[in-house]
Amino acid sequence: MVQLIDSDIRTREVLDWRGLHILHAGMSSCSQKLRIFLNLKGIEWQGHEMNLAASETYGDWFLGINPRALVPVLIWDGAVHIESNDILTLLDGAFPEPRLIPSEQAAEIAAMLQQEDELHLDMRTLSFRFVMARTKSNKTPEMLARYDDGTGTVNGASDHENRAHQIEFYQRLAAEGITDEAVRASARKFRTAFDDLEQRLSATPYLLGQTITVMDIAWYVYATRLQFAGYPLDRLHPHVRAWWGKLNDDERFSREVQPPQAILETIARNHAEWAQTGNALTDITGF
Ligand SMILES: N[C@@H](CCC(=O)N[C@@H](CS)C(=O)NCC(=O)O)C(=O)O
Repeated sequence: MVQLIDSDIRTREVLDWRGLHILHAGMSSCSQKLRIFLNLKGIEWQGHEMNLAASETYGDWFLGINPRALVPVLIWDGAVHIESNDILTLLDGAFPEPRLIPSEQAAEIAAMLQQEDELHLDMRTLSFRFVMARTKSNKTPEMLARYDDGTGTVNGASDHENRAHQIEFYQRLAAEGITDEAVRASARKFRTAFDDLEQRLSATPYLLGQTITVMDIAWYVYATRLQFAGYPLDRLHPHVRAWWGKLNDDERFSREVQPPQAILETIARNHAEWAQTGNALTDITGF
């Protein structure tokens, strides 16, 4: 569970925030997961939207709240919690109705959430290239250096290792964009994961059985984003596509993942062009 200790929190004003505050971003998949969770629970919260395209999480104010520069963050009566999956686990304990992490499935869910978290940079790879069409880094070398200057701590420690993954991602993006090889490697991981989900969903209506759990939320978000990227979910994983469609009919899910109109138009334009030039996700992966 990642709750910052007092000396980690350099933006001191948040210590006075009462109630539940979420720092998040509209198109951030981890934020989408948390917002859907809050909708299903009916939890009241106050939002603080961060602009990721403008690298707002790399500014001093945000780094003083989360030295990892990532959303979402929960600030609850002045306590700062980072890492979306830890936040979900914490809130499921505090607001048990409806239970989305049943105790008898807690160990399996923890393992599945970790696997989902480990796919995060692969999701970013496919999302940047095929949804946002962002193949250049929006982080300057100075920004990355300041991010990694060692002043930000998590539980009193420098936390360099966690930041190193982000730095490596953005340095590689600056150096080579998002290559076809990177696309293939990331897409293959999702195909394997979806094959597992396909098996589960051929036997039960939800990923872990008869009732909805946090895993349905987490994978709904990934399945949505990948379809926007042009991943052929319907052709490769029909049970997953049917399950996704059922969840998508519930606007507590769908309203959180809908890109703004401008992005939808860009996606449509780009996909039409890529289909013509052989640069769609299916062309590159051969799926
Ligand atoms: N392990 C983290 C991952 C969070 C994460 O990667 N957030 C992304 C958005 S989905 C972010 O804040 N990116 C900021 C940026 O790259 O500029 C969690 O689960 O909370």
